[in-house]
Amino acid sequence: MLNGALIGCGFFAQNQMHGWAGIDDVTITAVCDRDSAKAEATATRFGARAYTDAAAMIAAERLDFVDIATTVASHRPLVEMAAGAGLHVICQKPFAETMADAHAMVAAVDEAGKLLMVHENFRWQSAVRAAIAAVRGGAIGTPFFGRVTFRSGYDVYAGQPYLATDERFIIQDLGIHILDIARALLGDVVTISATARRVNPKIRGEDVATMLLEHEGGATSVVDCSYATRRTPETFPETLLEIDGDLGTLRLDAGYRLVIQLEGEVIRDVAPPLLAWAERPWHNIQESVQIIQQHFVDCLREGREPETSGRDNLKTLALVEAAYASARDRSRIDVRGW
Ligand code: NAD
Ligand code: 89V
Repeated sequence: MLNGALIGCGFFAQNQMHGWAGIDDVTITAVCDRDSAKAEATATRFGARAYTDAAAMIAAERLDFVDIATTVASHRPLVEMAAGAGLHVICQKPFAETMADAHAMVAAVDEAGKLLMVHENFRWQSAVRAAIAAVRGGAIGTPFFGRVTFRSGYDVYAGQPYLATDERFIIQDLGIHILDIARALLGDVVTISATARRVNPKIRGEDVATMLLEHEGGATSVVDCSYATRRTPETFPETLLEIDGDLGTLRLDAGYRLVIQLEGEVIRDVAPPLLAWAERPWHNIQESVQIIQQHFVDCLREGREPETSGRDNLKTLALVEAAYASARDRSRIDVRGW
């Protein structure tokens, strides 16, 4: 049995607690939030002990790992605290506000000899995973072009008010997932250029971004994100894909329809299941939470590094940082060595 504790009992952490409840041989014995009402509510809902101080919780509990579900500013102190206590760590995205913080967290957990996984769950959505498996399995030959797109007018600000008030919005919050999917499909990135703008006058940060990536294997991808796109059908929170290979093409269309065209056409319904605790339209994200948490447990048991490890996430985070710099300076940025 693995004993874990959750830090941060806000909007998204509830999905993580449901996900843990669906995974064998793991118990979340304690939860912590600086806001005692949130800590108590989550503890009562899921049957755990409640704390308001992470250090006190780590000292009092016998833990194997912590699952950090706070917003980005608290990630580094919490990851370093957990590593100092000799615990394995999962940390929500965006992993860090700076590359220096991200490198420091990877080093701290390495030094403790423990596993660090970033909760970068979009590439674990079952529909996206089906596309990744097909591309990696050579279904369309060698890919030379990709479009990874997420465009929506959904009111994300209602559930996550900080998205309207933070200086950085779509690249850091959502683009990070979509850039990570581009990496998972087409490999690591050599250069990136980006444009970004705010369309919604009521928010602080950018809600539209378009990024052009050159991948190591020679493929080019366009990664485009918008929370200012009013259209029907509303596809939130689906990531749509178009990949061209030298043998054929793959598309992940709206409605979780995976299309592979070679000589003929194969269409698969890759809609995610609606887990008992999940709610449309969030159910594809909610399912991916349980899948990524299961991946972490499998990696712990088998002594291997998670696919979405802290180390791997440095490359996704570098794309976020470089996208902001490129949009600001109208430059094209080489991210090798970041
Ligand atoms: P939230 O503000 O609703 O919850 C965060 C909670 O953490 C708050 O209750 C706050 O009191 C608590 N907290 C902050 N610092 C703390 C500390 N040092 N000790 C104890 N508690 C602390 O935020 P949210 O919307 O749940 O987002 C949390 C994280 O999850 C963000 O990084 C966000 O980007 C991420 N997120 C990920 C996904 C995904 O699909 N992977 C989806 C939504 C949000
Ligand atoms: O997945 C996320 O990180 C969320 C959302 C889908 C709203 O962008 O913040």
